[in-house]
Amino acid sequence: MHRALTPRRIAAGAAVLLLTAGCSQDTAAQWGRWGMPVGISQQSNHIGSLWSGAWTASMVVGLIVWGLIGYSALRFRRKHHDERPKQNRYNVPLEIMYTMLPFLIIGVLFLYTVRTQDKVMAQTDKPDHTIMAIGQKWSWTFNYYEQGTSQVGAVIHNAGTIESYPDLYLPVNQKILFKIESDDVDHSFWIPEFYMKMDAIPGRTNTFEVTPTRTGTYLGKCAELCGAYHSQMLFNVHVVTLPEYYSYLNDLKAKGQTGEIAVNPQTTVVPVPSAKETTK
Ligand SMILES: [Cu+2]
Repeated sequence: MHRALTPRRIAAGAAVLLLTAGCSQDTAAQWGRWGMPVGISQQSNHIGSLWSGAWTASMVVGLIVWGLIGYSALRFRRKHHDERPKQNRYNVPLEIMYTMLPFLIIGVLFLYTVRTQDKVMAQTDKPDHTIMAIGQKWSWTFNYYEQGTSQVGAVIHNAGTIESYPDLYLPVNQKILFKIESDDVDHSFWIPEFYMKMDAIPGRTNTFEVTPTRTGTYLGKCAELCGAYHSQMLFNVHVVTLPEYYSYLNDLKAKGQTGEIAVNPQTTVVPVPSAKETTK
């Protein structure tokens, strides 16, 4: 049979191409993680399991509900049945079930959430490294407390500005204690591959411990709308080997970036539009 290339067939072909082209192996793997990027820390494994478990449980509940809706919609179509299906009004056992089931579902989700939170927020007495991240309109300042190590022997600082994102170096397979602070308004320290974020609140120090397990370069962000240049509060995260980590810190030490800094005066400088832009 001759098959003409009708506009409808062309459109259908294009749609299939678009769908399959967007479905690379990486995308398929990401679907397997329910949309999450690859987790890069010990803690992200725990959060990842909670995330996948919650989605799987929701899908099971969803399939049952959609199945029941579909069944009753098709089974009791007007076309086949003129009379109404049997009505179950004031059926006490059924109504008790309707009330109890959601509580049961919430209870199970709550239990697993608390268990995960306990694992993720657990802190050891002696972390291998301590890093402070200070959020500031509109960039981040990092202090590395390496004064007790023979490899560095000093507190090292590094700060960013709106125009130049700071780098954050983390040694792989080491326990890192993060101290999160803010110098002005609420910010939120977020590395998406950690599967978690933590608020930076003025006047308090929030802490969490993390063990990165995968080397690579990632992008960190501020996850709390903090003002005009909130979107510029990015930082580059480098998870590297321990020798590379020390060598980075020693480079900063050689540049004189020693000592703890709380506020970077450069950070708060808002870029002034150039002469070309103002005369427009
Ligand atoms: Cu911010």
